[in-house]
Amino acid sequence: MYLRLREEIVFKKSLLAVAAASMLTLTACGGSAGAGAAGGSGSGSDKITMGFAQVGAESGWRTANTKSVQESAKKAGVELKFSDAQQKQENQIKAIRSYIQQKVDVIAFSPVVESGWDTVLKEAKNAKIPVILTDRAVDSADKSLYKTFLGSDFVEEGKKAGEWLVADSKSATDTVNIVEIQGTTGSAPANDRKEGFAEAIKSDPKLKVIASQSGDFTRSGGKQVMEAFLKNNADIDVVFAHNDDEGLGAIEAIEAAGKVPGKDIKIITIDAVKDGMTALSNGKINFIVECSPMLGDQLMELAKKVVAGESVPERVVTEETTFTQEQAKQVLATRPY
Ligand code: GYE
Repeated sequence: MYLRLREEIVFKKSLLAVAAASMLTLTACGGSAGAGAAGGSGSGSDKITMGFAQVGAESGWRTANTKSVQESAKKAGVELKFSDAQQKQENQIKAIRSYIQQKVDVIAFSPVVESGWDTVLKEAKNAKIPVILTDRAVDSADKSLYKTFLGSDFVEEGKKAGEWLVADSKSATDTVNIVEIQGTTGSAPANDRKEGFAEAIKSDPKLKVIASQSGDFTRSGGKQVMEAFLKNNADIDVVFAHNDDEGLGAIEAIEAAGKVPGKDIKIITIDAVKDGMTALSNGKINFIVECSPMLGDQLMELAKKVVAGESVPERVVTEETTFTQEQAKQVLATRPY
């Protein structure tokens, strides 16, 4: 957009200089810019329009992810139509349908749950609007319904959490009672993190998951579930929460029950957002597996390629690390989200 404006200004100057001759060229230039417009936005602009159907604003991770997408769109000159589905699949489907109607150039979305997307994805495909999955996967058998999937390997994240616990429990002689606070029921990160964790801990028969329930990836959900766990189980050694927010809610419940989080009950979470990392530095959480919400730049890059008809990899996996309490203390001050 800016580029075109500048071109036009330069053009007008040259127009003044060689008035009659450049008249023709100006018409030609305007024409070619119009013809170069990408996709079906119908605006006559060559700026890409992206419809982004976000899950909601359930966690610190999600807030950071939304900011990343919005800032990267601005930087990349992508016009962003943004919607927040408040963690409801029907709202996300509605948003996608409205993007199809508006003839955006590309649709990106983070599916709240894995199943139930085929119909609306087929509608996008029929309208020739490419779809990019970002952050979470769908379980559609037909891989032609989307161009690529950008996001973390959630099974790997669950494994890392479990492997830390296996190492940490090496010297324990008694059973280690674990309670699991799952993410949103039916979501890819909840399904996969549960699977990865279970796989890692099965090497040690002392490690037992005695209760597992969804806290919907929210702080209040984590608190409520932990309150119930504490009421029903006298002996809890470890909490595995599928995200930081649930872990932070669990901390509140543990403290309210007169116990010391991080000591009486160890806590493992996933995400590594600022509040989680602060609790890790303060010794209230014991270990965090990183899940990066900073997907914006890669998403815009993929979107441009997809709209230009270039091929993109089927899967783009985010690189991530893990944090102990000591490591959290070192990076906390410079953590960007
Ligand atoms: O871990 C959680 C958020 O899909 C990876 O969703 C994302 C998860 C993230 O609500 O905090």
